[in-house]
Amino acid sequence: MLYPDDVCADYLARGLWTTETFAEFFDVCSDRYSTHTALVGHDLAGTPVRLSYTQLADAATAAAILLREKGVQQGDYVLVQLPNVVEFVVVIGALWKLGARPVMCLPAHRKAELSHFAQQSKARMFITCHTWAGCDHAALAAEIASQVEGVEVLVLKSVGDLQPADQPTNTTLTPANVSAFDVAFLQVSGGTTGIPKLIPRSHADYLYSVRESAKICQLDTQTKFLVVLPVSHNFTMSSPGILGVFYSGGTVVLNADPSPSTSFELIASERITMAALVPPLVNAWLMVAKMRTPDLSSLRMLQVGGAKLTEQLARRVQPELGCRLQQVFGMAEGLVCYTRPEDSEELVVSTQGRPISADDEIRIVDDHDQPVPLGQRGHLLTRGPYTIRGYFAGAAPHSFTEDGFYRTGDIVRQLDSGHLIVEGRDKDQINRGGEKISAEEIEDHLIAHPDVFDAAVVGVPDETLGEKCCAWIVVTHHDDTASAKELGHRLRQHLRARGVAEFKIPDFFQVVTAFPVTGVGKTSRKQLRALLKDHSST
Ligand code: OOB
Repeated sequence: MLYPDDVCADYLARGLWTTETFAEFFDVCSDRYSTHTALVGHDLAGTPVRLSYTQLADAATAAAILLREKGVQQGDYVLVQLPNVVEFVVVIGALWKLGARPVMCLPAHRKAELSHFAQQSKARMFITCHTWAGCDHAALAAEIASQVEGVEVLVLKSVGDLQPADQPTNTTLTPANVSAFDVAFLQVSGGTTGIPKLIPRSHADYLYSVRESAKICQLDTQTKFLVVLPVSHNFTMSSPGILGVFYSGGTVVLNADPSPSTSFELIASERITMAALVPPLVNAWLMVAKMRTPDLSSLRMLQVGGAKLTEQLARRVQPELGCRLQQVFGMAEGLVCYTRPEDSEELVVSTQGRPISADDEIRIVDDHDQPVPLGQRGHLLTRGPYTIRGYFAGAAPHSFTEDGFYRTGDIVRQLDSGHLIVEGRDKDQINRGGEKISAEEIEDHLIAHPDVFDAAVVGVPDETLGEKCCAWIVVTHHDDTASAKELGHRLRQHLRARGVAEFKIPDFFQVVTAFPVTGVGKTSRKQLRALLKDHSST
């Protein structure tokens, strides 16, 4: 059980949670919205696809039958690594129907992350594609399967591959009988420790956040949601994301190419009403919109989250793109905050929103876990109807207080209205334009190189991405002839060879003879960040 029994009973009794599960999710949507268009996009072969709610539910059922034939059973964990293509939605729907649990990998993950996810979850299968954006995913999956026992690989070429050979079109399949309180799927954490953590989300908690998010964002059957960020990310899945749109009977439009011009074409041709971006993409949209004056007249709401949006950029959204801005501050572990459509302009541009629910408990504390007065900055702890009480397999227990609050690692301030302003971070994580990098994870990989005696990875302010990543290195043998540039080149190669996702490879390397230390003798990242201002980067 992911939440204590009394907590489950309370949320259920108060009607926050229901016994609905994702096993019947697409069938329920199909019953409600039948011929309405659910999903628009391309399949892996590049063929345009448009599916009604009934067609989507049928495709998921057919895929479920195929996956069952291939040995997937209720309770199995299945790694899914697919870009923004229709197969992703069909596969997720199929796995849920069987009562299996998708592990939501990002397309950017490589051997290091994927083998860890496969091992941790004891995955039964790895569903992926052939080559995508220059990466041979099939080869990657084969390598994982050769290293981790029991993993079958399914490589998809097109949506037709999810259709069993001789299945009559009207085949039905009863959704698996699963508990709403049990694990529906695993999200992956950006991470602050040496290894990325898996996040177990239950049917009841996730569906609660989906329903409430859909209400807050005023979704209905007329909503047309453009997916630009990776579809498997928590933001795109549920805030309110594709699941919120399906729940409300709207249309999801998948864009597999994140360039602003492709998005602008789709906004005009599909009459998109809502999209979700990270701050660097807002910047790119503003730049391209200025040059091309695209038709964005249908766009009503632009959601921005994943990293701090500067007030300066926030103020430009409405006048230059002609739509409302919504700031979204969330985390795969649970808590999601939104600015509301009815909020004043000031709140929308200067805060990161307020929690979904009155049942989200917010505790802002000092370094000794003591509450700070309202309005003062402190560490954000949270507990509530959709925030996890622990990581998969009990990893990183120190991320939770004894009474079940999650330590978000974010430094925030709360206004009287309940809105939060994210002021910084107390976690050793770099937020590179919404992509999260665990300092410790990269340091561990770097220290494994024979030339590296010690490593410290820190964020460096960057105008476009918010932050970039810098690795400070103490070398094993000081060799005056080798420049930091050469070492940086070697270490980048080393990280790639170890299968680290490209976005985690440091942008800069700095070589020093020793690290500055804090009073207790720990490496002082604060001083390293300050030192960067005096160094020229390589
Ligand atoms: C979202 O989820 P994750 O798990 O990739 O990252 C969570 C972390 C937060 O703890 C915070 O440090 C940062 O990302 N963050 C923001 C932010 N939104 C997320 N920092 C400042 N301002 C924001 N608006 O990133 C995520 C999950 C669901 C919805 C939206 C974002």
